[in-house]
Amino acid sequence: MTDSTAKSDWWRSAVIYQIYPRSFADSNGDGLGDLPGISARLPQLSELLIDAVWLSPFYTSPQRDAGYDVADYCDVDPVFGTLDDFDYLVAEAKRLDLRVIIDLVPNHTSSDHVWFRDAVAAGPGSPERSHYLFRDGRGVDGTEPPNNWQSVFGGPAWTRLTGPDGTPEQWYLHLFDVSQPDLDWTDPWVHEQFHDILRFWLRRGVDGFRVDVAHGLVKKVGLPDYSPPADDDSASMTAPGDVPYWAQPGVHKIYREWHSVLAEFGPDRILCAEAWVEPLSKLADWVRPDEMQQAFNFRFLEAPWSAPAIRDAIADSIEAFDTVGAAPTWVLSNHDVVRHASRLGMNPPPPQGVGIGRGTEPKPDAALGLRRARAETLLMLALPGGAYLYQGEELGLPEDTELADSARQDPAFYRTHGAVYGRDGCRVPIPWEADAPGFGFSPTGKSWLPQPAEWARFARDRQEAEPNGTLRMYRDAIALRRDLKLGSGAVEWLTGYADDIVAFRNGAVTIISNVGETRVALPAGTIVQSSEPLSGRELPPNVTAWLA
Ligand code: TEU
Repeated sequence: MTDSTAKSDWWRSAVIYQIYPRSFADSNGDGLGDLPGISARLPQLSELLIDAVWLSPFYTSPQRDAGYDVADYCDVDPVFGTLDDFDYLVAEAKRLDLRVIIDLVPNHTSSDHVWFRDAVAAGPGSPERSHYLFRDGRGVDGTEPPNNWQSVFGGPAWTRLTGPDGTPEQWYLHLFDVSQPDLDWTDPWVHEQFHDILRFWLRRGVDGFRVDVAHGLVKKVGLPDYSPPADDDSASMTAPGDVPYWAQPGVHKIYREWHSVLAEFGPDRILCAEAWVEPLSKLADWVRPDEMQQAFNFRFLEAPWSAPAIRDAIADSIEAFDTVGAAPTWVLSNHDVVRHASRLGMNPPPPQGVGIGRGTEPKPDAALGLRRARAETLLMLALPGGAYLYQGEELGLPEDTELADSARQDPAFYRTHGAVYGRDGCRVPIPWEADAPGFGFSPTGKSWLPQPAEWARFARDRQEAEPNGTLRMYRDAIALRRDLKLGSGAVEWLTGYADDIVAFRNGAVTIISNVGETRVALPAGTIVQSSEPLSGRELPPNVTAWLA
């Protein structure tokens, strides 16, 4: 056991690596990644000295939203493998001192879930319908939806059922795709089902859960109409003020219950909220001592490339989480956002969820984006708290900005009739071996989203061979972070630097990021830097250095 994984509060300083199963490693050649593929690559992954992996959903699902539409919470979809494959993956992870976090999707099920099918069949007013948000329509003959809410993926958030005889029927709420009906969390039955689901996976040895849409489960009583402010982009999840479907106070009772369920299995199991909530002082409610252990910090992810914005995001996060005794988390990329190697090469980047495609102009500046991405990652890995990485970022992988419309799969692309490209560009299967079919992702070379030919240079084997490559930087920084205990340290801001420099000390290490446009003098003692080795004692723009 490493220092960090042995402790019951291991998560306070952990580096957690997100695996997106469909795009990580494909063992059977069908072009979709799977659990045996992950197990086979875990030894290589553990060389990064990460503490844990988080797996995006691998459950039984029609895959209308890449598995975030779950049809059976307690089984593995055949395209990803079997429960035995999952058990083997957990055993293999334990052998390698890696903890395993899985994704829980409690806001909605798939419309293929037997709970929803039974509810549809049982008809209006039945107990089965009370598990979901079915309502009669408004207007003459109920032809208008029950309220004006819009789906996060575009279009109305309500769909009307048609009875077996063709008669129009009740409507059901889906904040996301039409195939993702929202559960009704005022129903105690729903609570009981999820307690059982948590226990099912905890018994199989998982260390925790990343909780999908953790701010959305409870809706305001009466489901009142709501119109987002005019300047709000459609994909935004963080509209300010009282939004009747986000951050309603009732969600916290659910997480207190779950906290107790996890505690039955020991002090070291965790919940991590995916909650797009602002301000940070409100997000801190999710990580009060009797609720979740972690919450993703999207304020840091969304900060533009500006030293004051980055400093404020760091300071505000540390302060907000500290008021409830929680450790902050840091993240720069995931399967829903434009990869930071591309995002930071755009000014401004597209709003969250919008994505980049063939029609986007101008395209990201790839070299600048990667340089800044490495600089911001090195800054992030020096911060106290937990850090999340998204598969491929350690290779310097950019967003795929040239995916053909015909290849796209994100429901957001279809529901907006192509007005929003969506999230496929960050989900393309990752390259392992430059000269193998499918860059080693799949033995047949098949890939559910096509891989750009120029990705050979990002392949892991090429990166391994590059002394100043991105992979080497990640490995060195994570090793140093661990040895120097930066994850459990504290930020002490350094004064005397220009406003466009982010400079702080954490324990014995000085961290300096040049977010400006001119070189700055650097004290001696660089132990790792985000660029080629520094010449002279100057830090160029868009570079971070650690000194000790
Ligand atoms: O995401 C919900 C979410 O908060 C957004 O990032 C959302 O995906 C984006 O705004 C759409 O443009 C979670 C999952 O991470 C995402 O992959 C799922 O699609 C979504 O929930 C529904 O389960």
